[in-house]
Amino acid sequence: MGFFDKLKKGLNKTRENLTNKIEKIIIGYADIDDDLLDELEETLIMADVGVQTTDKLMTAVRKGIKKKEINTPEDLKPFLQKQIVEILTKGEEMDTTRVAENGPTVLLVIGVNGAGKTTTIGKLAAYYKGQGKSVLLAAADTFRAAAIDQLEVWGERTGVPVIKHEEGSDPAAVAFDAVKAAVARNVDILIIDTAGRLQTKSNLMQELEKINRVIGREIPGAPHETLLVLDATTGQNAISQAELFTKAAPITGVVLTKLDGTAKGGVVIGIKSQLQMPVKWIGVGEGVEDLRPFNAEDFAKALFQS
Ligand SMILES: Nc1nc2c(ncn2[C@@H]2O[C@H](COP(=O)(O)OP(=O)(O)OP(=O)(O)O)[C@@H](O)[C@H]2O)c(=O)[nH]1
Ligand SMILES: [Mg+2]
Repeated sequence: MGFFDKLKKGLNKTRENLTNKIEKIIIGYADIDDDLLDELEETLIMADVGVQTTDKLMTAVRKGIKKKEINTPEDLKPFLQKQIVEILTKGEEMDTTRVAENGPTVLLVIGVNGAGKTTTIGKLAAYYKGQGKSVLLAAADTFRAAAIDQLEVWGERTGVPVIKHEEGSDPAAVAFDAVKAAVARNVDILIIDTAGRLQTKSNLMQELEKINRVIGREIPGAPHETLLVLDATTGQNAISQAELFTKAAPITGVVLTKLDGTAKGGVVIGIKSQLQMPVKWIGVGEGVEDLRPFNAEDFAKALFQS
């Protein structure tokens, strides 16, 4: 199965939750009236699009009605699809991976426990290798021994070396060694795994700041990307996580994992519109192939095509 089909299949529940309900509203009303608009608004909120983004969409719909771009309930679906693509593609130029002008490009991967950081790193390693780039991984999650092993498994699977220290050692020291090694070995991409941390634990957030400082001291401009990994199944909670993480690190993009099988895929729209944070990658499964750069048109198409 190709990635688009996987995405489409993964979004089945989100589609049921959003598009199918919109279709039901369209069928249920002969004309556009306040009841229809109320129902539409509720549907958008329930589909994890977020209150703010729903407001934005509803304002656009009301304007569309006034300007006679929307005349019948049937006009709503294509109108909304277009609005959603517009929201998602706004600032699209930011969405390509930032790379170093010369020397290694450093990607720092952060997020709460279990969001899918380590798995994403394995997939990213495979992706960049597939693009002919040399990759190095750093096991800066020193919190659990299993975390280091897990990254090593991905390293073996993708044929990518891993820089590691012992369990319990200073993650910033691992990052430091990794950055040195990346420069010495002249690798294209260094990807740093970090421990899952709660956005509310200030010591862990300080640790993150330290890792950031160490990397930036060794390679000016690094990390070139700080990727926040968010679990799509957490819906609106992912948005509040993102808000808190921005306080500890300058996030350059979001990786949204577990879009397969969740009904809360609408959160993609909220992340982009509410946080002005580009969704750069999406994960649709546990396999090595199940991660791709986010493409707004494809996403909207997968969401709206039945
Ligand atoms: N279905 C699905 N599962 C995923 C996806 N990404 C990751 N997972 C699974 O989510 C679980 C947690 O993934 P990890 O990569 O270990 O998460 P982590 O953020 O590194 O976790 P900690 O290191 O404990 O903070 C694993 O079982 C992964 O296989 C995805 O896109 N889809
Ligand atoms: Mg991990």
